[in-house]
Amino acid sequence: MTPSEPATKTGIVALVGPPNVGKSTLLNTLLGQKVSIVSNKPQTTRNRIMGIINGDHYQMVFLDTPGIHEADSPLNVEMVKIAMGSLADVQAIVFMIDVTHRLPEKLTAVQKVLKKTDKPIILLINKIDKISKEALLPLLQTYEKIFPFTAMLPISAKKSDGCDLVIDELLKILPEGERIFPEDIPTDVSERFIVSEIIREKIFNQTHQEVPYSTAVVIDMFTEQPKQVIIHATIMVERGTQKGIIIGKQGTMLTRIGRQARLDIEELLGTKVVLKLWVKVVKDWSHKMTSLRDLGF
Ligand SMILES: Nc1nc2c(ncn2[C@@H]2O[C@H](COP(=O)(O)OP(=O)(O)OP(=O)(O)O)[C@@H](O)[C@H]2O)c(=O)[nH]1
Ligand SMILES: [Mg+2]
Repeated sequence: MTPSEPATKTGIVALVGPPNVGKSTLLNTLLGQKVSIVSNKPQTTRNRIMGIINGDHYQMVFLDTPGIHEADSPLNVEMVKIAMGSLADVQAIVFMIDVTHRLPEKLTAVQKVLKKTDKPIILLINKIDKISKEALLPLLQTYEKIFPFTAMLPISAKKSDGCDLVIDELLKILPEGERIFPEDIPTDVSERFIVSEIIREKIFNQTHQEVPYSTAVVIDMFTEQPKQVIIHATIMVERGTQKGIIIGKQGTMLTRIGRQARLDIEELLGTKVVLKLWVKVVKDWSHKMTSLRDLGF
């Protein structure tokens, strides 16, 4: 490095906030590729998902996390634990809300938690494409009063509006240091894991009420052949009625989920994919710690 070149800034950044505000969307936008699934339903993300963003003079390791909420089931308790646990070893916290969170009182649980940390916190107000500029100002004024954020940025993760400023703000905070990961690695999660998540995303997008929340996906086979990848996966549900819904009339729903997932998986892997899906009832798996441990929670 010559003396005139700026030093590399490196750090780990936790991306936290209530469910459904657009955390995973932001991670994908910043990365320029999809590593974390997105749906219009809360509690989509169940794990900590790393996205490593490299610039000429920085490497930021973002941790996408499950939405923090008042958890009411063993699975949700584990998800919130994962989100809270991610705050420990980071250099900065990006706390996201969206423009529909007008009442800060609703966020007291999350506020309490954030007050426990002494790390710098940047507040992102996402989905600004949904409101007028005039409506944004009172929102900023409200949030300014509730917590001493290091910076407050209105953004649209979906439209990639303001996302560069997130990087600029983090560059002011993060310390100088060597890159932690090689520059060609976008995430720490395996292709197998992303494949199971893509299938889960299609279930979240296609089904309603308790069905997506009673579903988990396990990859049984992932075999790479010269011109294609063969994938077998089992969709776990909790009841026979849910199995019926996922399969649909004459198998139409399962076919749709499979086709949508296969197209995304082919894009991810850059090759033809043969995807076979099975649906299995595992009674109350999301309420049993043994089942959750089997799934890696
Ligand atoms: N209009 C608008 N919608 C957005 C924006 N960002 C995300 N969304 C939508 O908001 C919904 C939730 O997005 P996610 O990225 O899954 O949200 P999340 O915070 O990761 O949610 P959990 O994983 O459940 O905690 C999806 O329907 C997104 O398409 C945005 O900037 N504008
Ligand atoms: Mg998410």
